Amino acid sequence: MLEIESYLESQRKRVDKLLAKYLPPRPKLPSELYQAINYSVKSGGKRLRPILTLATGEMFNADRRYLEPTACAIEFIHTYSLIHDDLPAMDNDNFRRGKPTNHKVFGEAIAILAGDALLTYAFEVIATRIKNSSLVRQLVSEISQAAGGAGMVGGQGLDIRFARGTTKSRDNDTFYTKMPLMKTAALIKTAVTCGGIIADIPDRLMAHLKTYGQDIGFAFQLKDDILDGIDGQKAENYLMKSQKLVVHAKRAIQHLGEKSKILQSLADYIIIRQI
Ligand code: GRG
Repeated sequence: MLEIESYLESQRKRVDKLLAKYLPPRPKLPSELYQAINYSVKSGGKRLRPILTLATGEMFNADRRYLEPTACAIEFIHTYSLIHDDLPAMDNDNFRRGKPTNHKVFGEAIAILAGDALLTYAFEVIATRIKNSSLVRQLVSEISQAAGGAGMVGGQGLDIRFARGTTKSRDNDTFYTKMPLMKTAALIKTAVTCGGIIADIPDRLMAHLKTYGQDIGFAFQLKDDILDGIDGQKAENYLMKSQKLVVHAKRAIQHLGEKSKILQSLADYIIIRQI
């Protein structure tokens, strides 16, 4: 097994344990809502975003008591986005991660509520588990902007606009750059940024990390489209673009030397991954 694959496997197990620890407390929730949340949070997935938060923070010796709930909060937001994206009003998917989608098992109404609860709960975890109010403010500000209308949700809005319009009505720059940067890269970038925020790194270094996070986030979406089956010249173009982004991402952090080894390998993984 490649070194990065065994690293990812061990980190995935670690994140799975943390997610179980930080899940909303069962007795407080209506049972069907709890089950729907539990079903999607525990249905696997690569756990890339929380792994990035942990890896970035640990690179700068950030406090794990803050890193771990934040990493989970970001995965809760990612999980909510997948539940809502699969709904009939959006992508109308029957399967996710090889299992029936949340609404197929629990019905649309509960799936919508499970997503809503996960999004809200993510911020509750940060506000209640992190005993440093300045840090809570910074994290809430960072994550809410990345996940909201000017970030992931806005990117989904653009995607829907394009899906409803004609190909001719597409403004290329918005479709090929702005939309993936908002829909996908924003949350991946924030996963990296939050690691830096918790480690309280200087602004200049943060700027480099943000470049890294945005570039790998964009490359991740391009690779996702390639894995989804685009072909021909378009696939070639996406491949070249994603490779360039990864080179650029790695260059942004190369001055950190040996310390940046894991983030360098994670950048490579973004485009070599097969799932
Ligand atoms: C519906 C609010 C809302 C947002 C939707 C994230 C998203 C925006 C939609 C999901 C569909 C999709 C293909 C989005 C692009 C981002 C992406 C590739 C998500 C899948 O992320 P992975 O591959 O999923 O990390 P796993 O299953 O590994 O966690």
